Amino acid sequence: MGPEGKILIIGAGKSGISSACLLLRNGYQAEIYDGNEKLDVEALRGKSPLLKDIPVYLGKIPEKDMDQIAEAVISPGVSPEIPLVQELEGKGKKIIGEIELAYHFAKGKIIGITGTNGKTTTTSLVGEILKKKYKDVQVAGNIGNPFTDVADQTKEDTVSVLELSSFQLETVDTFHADVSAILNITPDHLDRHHTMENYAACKMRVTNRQTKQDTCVLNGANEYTAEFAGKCPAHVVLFSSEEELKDGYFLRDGAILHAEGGKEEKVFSLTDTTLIGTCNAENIMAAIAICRAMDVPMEEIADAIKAFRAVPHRIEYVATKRGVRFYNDSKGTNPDAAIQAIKAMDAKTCLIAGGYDKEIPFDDWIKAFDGKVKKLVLLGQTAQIIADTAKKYGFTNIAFAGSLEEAVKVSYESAEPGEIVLLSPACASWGMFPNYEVRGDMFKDYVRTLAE
Ligand code: UMA
Repeated sequence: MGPEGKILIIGAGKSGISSACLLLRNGYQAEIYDGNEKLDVEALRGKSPLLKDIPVYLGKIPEKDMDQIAEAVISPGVSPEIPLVQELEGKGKKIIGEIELAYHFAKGKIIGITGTNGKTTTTSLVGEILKKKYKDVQVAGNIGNPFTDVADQTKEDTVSVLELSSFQLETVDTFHADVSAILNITPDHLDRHHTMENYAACKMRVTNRQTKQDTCVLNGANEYTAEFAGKCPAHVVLFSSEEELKDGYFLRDGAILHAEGGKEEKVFSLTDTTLIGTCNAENIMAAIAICRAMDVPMEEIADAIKAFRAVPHRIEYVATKRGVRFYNDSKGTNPDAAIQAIKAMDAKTCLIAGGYDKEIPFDDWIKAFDGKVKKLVLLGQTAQIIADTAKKYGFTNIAFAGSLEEAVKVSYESAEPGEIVLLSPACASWGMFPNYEVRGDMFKDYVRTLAE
């Protein structure tokens, strides 16, 4: 990458804006493309003084301008398969992703955390733990603030803790994490990656350029990550919530233990954390393994875990109205995440679900209802597909809602005191909402305005 040519940023979302600003403040020439022809260009240019004169293309790029492009940076939500990217590649232009761009500017240590579920909790927790030992810790990536926002401010003593999605990892090249983790791999984003094998391969790219000098933390209880342990280029540390490992982290009698060289050591009692459920025990084991690889003493790790509270939108308690408890799990954007939320409920539940179609089967999720879900209130693109799958398994107490507000009202009317209303959609929010945060915040607002 050189400052001489024009760099085209594809996608004018958070990553695109941050990538453009990073390039411009470092003396590069940047321009932005977005497929949405209705995008408000003035609003976009108003997001930073750096962007005030940036060329913006919407929908199409004139042929003469295409030839001026030296390379392109694609945002995570942009598939490398779209015609524009294919055309640029055909013209021999280099295409990199937003994480790869940030990495060019990054100094210090890098921790890359991926997995289908648990990424945000583990990344936040690791960030909190590392702050006990390191002065400059930057938490960034899929978690919501792009790595390109902070990369050029990092120094040799910075630790960047990155939540990385399969979309972001698909386009890494020289990116090299000192410590990586793959928490689990279950079906998600199959509309983009087409097969589980492709999706898993993207996740495994978090170990890109790692060697045995680096560490990779893997889930020994997940079929994809357990199998990868034998092929991983880094030194592997395993954790498992299902099996007592001879080497690695595991659960026994409500505690986390570590075994190595024939010795076992109890490292953390799960009664010392407010994070509930097996999924969180796995996140904690991964966080401990990552932070020990970063030389943080176990006592400091334990103190930080004790002080840590659940991240918003993940099995988040909202309010109790007329004896009905409301939980917001808007971050349950795939069936496996939504299964964890149902498991964590301790009473009959009216479940609000449905959203963007990622072409993932809903069978395992419906099977996990297990008598606990009493009513399903569906909305969004997948509503009918979910209803059809539910009926296949004999679940028929289903209502359709035209909006999230209506779904909240219908669920509230159906729930008895002592029961639960849970928003855990098993689908992405796209199409109806800009992101899962907006969906979760709207849910919380609707709940708060319900009459007692
Ligand atoms: N766009 C195009 N062409 C396309 C697709 C999109 O022009 O083919 C444009 C859209 O019109 C829009 C822009 O691209 O203007 C959106 O870019 P984006 O989808 O990459 O979204 P960002 O705002 O840059 O947010 C991204 C991540 N979004 C996705 O991966 C979809 C955010 O993760 C992340 O927090 C942010 O970068 C900062 O790193 C969100 C997410 O849903 C939370 N991630 C998925 C998940 O967790 O399951 C992967």
